[in-house]
Amino acid sequence: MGRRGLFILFEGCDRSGKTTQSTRLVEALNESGVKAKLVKFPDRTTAIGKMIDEYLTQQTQLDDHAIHLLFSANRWEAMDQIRTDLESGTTLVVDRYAFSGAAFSAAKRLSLKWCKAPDVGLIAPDRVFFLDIHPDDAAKRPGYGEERYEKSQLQLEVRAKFFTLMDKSWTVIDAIKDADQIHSQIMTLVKRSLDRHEEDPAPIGKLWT
Ligand code: DGP
Ligand code: NA
Ligand code: NA
Repeated sequence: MGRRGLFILFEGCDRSGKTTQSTRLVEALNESGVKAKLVKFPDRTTAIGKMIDEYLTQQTQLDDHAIHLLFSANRWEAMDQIRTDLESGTTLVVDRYAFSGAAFSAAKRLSLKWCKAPDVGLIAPDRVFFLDIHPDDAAKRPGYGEERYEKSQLQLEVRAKFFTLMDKSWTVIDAIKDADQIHSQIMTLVKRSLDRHEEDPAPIGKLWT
């Protein structure tokens, strides 16, 4: 049996370049012969995801606790597929996860402990890249301000919450740098993780346990 795939996560504030970098990483891994797939949260295509999309695009209002639980449910409903893919040897590159869940909701003043609870036990990432951008710089990027959370004061608080959630599996990347430079920095680190996993494979972990 071959090795399981790695779970590589991108986190960050809005317009930090996660979507660009996660997409490029998947392409580069596939080109170098590593089976890899992109996963995006929230997944707006499911029934739960459609409710989240309507909330984010400000077509509906929802209580902060209720929307928090919908975001969490949207991750749980993907767990079977994520486990199947990892076990079949596919490396998953994931654009946002439970850390966004905790950071955004805690920034809205829900307790961090309450925010983390529904995501306890999700499959844990092996490595997290935090694309760090100051909200004032993010606000200059195209499209900023269209969705519900894209406001500088909230984003500042989200960024602070992310810093409280980091552990040794995280790498903070200066997201103001040129996209090519960021991509090669990340590719180098991911190759190192893949080599280490090849020599000394780690089992699939559980988040926040
Ligand atoms: P994105 O599609 O990556 O731009 O994310 C949409 C927005 O939703 C973005 O402002 C971040 C926010 N978000 C992502 N995941 C969660 C979550 O689990 N909980 C909350 N409250 N917000 C989230
Ligand atoms: Na966004
Ligand atoms: Na994005």
